[in-house]
Amino acid sequence: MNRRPQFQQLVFLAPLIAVITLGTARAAEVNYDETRAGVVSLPDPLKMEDGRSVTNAAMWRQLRRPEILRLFQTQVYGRPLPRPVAQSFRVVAEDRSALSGRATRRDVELDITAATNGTALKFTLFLPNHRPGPIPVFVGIHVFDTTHPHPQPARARQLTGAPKITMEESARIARATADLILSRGYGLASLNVESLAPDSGTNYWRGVAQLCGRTLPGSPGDEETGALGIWAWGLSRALDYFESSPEVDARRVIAIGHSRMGKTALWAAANDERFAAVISNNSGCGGAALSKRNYGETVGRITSSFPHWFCGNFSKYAGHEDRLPVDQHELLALIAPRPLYVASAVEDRWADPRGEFLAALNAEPVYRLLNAGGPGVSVQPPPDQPVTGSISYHLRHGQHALTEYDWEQYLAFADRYVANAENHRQR
Ligand code: GTR
Repeated sequence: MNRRPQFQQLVFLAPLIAVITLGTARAAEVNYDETRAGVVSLPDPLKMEDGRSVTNAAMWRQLRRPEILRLFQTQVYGRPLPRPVAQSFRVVAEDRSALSGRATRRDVELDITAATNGTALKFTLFLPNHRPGPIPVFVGIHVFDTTHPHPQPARARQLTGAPKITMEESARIARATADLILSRGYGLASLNVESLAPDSGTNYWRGVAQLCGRTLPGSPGDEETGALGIWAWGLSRALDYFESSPEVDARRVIAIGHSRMGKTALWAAANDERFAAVISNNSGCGGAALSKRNYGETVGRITSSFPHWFCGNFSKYAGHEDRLPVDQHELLALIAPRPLYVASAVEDRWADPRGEFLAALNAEPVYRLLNAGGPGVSVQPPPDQPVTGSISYHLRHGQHALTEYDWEQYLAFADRYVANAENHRQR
């Protein structure tokens, strides 16, 4: 038996192994120390690429906004899929006495290719029976999963933050959430992610991307849309359906999302200005949180765990966030002047609550230019003390979740800035 060569090989490889191990240890370290989050120099949303300052609303709309949108499309999320040339919606089921007679439930499917009968999207819409239309609607992806008769425990966990939740408990929360929203006179719609883009690195393209012509597996190309962009496309298609339904007030549709679906809601509303308002609940990295801060989840981590969410180019900024030509406060600025709610949770450090607040704060100059207010404070408010304005914000005690407390704030925000606002679509 000659073990020596193996030993020699090991000695030879030792420095390499040490470097790899050290590298892994470093990569494994997540920074939660504010003093090490880095001094962030953010791109100025009101400074053109050629150096000119943006001094009025027309300049923002015609020149600067398209520049920023293009950067997000080519460097972060990918180029959006087009609106289908031909699309048809089918109501596959309707129950006019859902939720103990309080709501009408409608299951809708969208076909985008007549030839292959490709179902691109499935969603469920609940409308309150007690109020006449047209009805303002909250729309999100899986955000209302627990309103379904057989909620998924994993999704319920996401909604409640409870690590081990029973089906009964999740159904109870679902029902309470739905009752609350409907009793306040809003409709709610929940999209199913599977037909759009399954949330998996290997299968994400086997939905709408395939219907739109992708034939091979693999991560998104440099500027090709990832799953977040496909999910956002789905939100826009649901809005197309609302525009064709007289009971829905399509001018008052609020995109809402928790976590990865919060990122999606923001991106949907940035691209599609028909959304009247957006609510980002604990959306974190790739959502409301600044990418250039080193705190919690980083571009490096998110693009290695979820390469299928973003366009290929985004991963090039892993560890080089300083080179990003754009940051998430500018994503929020693309929502302006429409009402925007950003919410964080104290224990959700992975999502960088302070980075989420700073993004909202740094979107404010654009809101002001367009005669809308910002959060109205310059320091992050203490827990459970929401600040309201066209940009509203709260930091809630507790974990990564969409809770009843959050919903209470969102309903008050929707009442004030969307449902009862006459001028919310004026720009
Ligand atoms: C995490 C991911 C976050 C967030 C979250 C979620 O694993 O790192 O960016 O999106 O999932 O969606 O629940």
